[in-house]
Amino acid sequence: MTITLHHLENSRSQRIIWLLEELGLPYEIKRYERNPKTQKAPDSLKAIHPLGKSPMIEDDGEVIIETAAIAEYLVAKAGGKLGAPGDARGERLYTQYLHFAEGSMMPPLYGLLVVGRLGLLGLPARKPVGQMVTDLLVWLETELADRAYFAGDQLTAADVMMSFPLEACRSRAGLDERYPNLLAWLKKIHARPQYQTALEKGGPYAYA
Ligand SMILES: N[C@@H](CCC(=O)N[C@@H](CS)C(=O)NCC(=O)O)C(=O)O
Repeated sequence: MTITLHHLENSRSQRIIWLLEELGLPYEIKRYERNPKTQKAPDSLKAIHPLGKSPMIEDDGEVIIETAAIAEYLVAKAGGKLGAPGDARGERLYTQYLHFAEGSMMPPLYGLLVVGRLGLLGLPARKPVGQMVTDLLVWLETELADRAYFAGDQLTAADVMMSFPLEACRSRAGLDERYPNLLAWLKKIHARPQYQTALEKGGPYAYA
């Protein structure tokens, strides 16, 4: 059966389009636009799931939320393609980064966004929250010193998960030439035809 992806423009949901392209699973996209003033998702997403967040997918009559959970579901459906590498270390790194993206990267990035919107009021928090992001980038840079991808020498769904936070860091949180390994990784994933097809299908996306 065809998977339906409920995709909010310009969002972390872009990763799931890329993953679906990599996995070669049949899918259709229902696109949603953000409110231009508040940047919030439209209420129509709440008709699919009460939280009204994207991404969500529908498959076989079931609604699945939360990007990493969706990624694991899709990898399993594709017979393990882009799943954990065969070795124990790769398996551990795969699980770690699958969760690190939303669990450790997104909270300070979201914090920076909120602090920025607060203007002068947010000023005292800008430096400490910015430092939280910098600490993550400095460590991630060392992680990619001896391997091409986050879980080893091959692309996995863990890289797909890490794409959005690192793209957000590149566009607004200090990921620059001081982090050559991270920039090389971004360049590599952006060059993939499946990534480019996903961009065409997803509509507006300000981070690639
Ligand atoms: N941890 C969740 C976060 C979901 C989430 O917050 N999605 C954002 C897209 S970037 C959203 O729907 N925002 C619109 C809104 O909150 O109205 C996941 O990874 O699926």
